[in-house]
Amino acid sequence: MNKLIYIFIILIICTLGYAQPVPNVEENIPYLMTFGQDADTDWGDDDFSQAFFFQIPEDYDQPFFIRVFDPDTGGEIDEIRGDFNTRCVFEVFGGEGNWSDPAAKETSPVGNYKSGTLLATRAFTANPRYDNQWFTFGPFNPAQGEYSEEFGTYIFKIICEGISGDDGNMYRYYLSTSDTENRPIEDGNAFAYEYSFRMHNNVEEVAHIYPYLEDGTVSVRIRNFDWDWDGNIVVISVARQGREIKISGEDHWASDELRVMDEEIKTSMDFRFVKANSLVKNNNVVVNVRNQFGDALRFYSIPLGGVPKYKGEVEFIPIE
Ligand SMILES: [Ca+2]
Ligand SMILES: [Ca+2]
Ligand SMILES: [Ca+2]
Repeated sequence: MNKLIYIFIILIICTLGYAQPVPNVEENIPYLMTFGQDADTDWGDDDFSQAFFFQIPEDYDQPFFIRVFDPDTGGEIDEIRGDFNTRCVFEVFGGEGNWSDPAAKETSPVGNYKSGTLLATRAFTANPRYDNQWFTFGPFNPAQGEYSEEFGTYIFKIICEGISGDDGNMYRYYLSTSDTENRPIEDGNAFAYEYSFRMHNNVEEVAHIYPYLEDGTVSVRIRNFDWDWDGNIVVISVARQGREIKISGEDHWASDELRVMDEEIKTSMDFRFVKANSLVKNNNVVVNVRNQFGDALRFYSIPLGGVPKYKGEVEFIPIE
């Protein structure tokens, strides 16, 4: 396809608020990642489990599907150690509590994090049938989700866990109206409380994730795991031109705290992952953010309020 037409289509899709690819276009993240639980954490996954939540707008009443790209662990996209021997299970939850249970809003798979009603599940090992292919969960009925009055949406949860093996599973999601193609739901969105992802290998590619700052947020503690000292992690916002935060080495967490400015409330921050070292290949990283109460912030696939742009200093023009 002509590159300009392609860019134009992407722009239209972004403008309309169609964000069903997870990761989304603006995040520029090639894959989500989850390792088998026998893997060493220095390969980049701290807890071998990743939860995402999908939001269906309340005025959408048709069946929908959650599609997974490359759900198996095998083939060129995934990360091999020895032989491929990893089994990952995907589980889709709906019903009361799938999101509102406090354990579901945590960053580690502890306690009742598999809250809600299990609607669908499937385990994958290395399987050429699903290598570089989509697997489709559903159909689901929006009313099978948990209704949130706060958001005006039905919420569903999908958890991917590496239940055995030591390899890395790379995959993506798509929230679709079709079981055979990727067709977005208008105003759908997705979020996570902890983001585990793979970086591009090209140092020109900058990855982004977008935590949302709710009313009442005074400070945020940002933690990143196994960044391998690979360049910088920079925070941009409507009030911040670019603040570098502490970065982690291999198999370690780094932690940094920022005071939130008034202008940043009810906007998203843009965390930019700027790669510097082309020798660091297949870099996997885990990130979470907590507010002053210790509650984990949500990273949205479509940043709430849009991608933040630094508004600059307000110019003061004296009156003569
Ligand atoms: Ca292996
Ligand atoms: Ca995979
Ligand atoms: Ca890493």
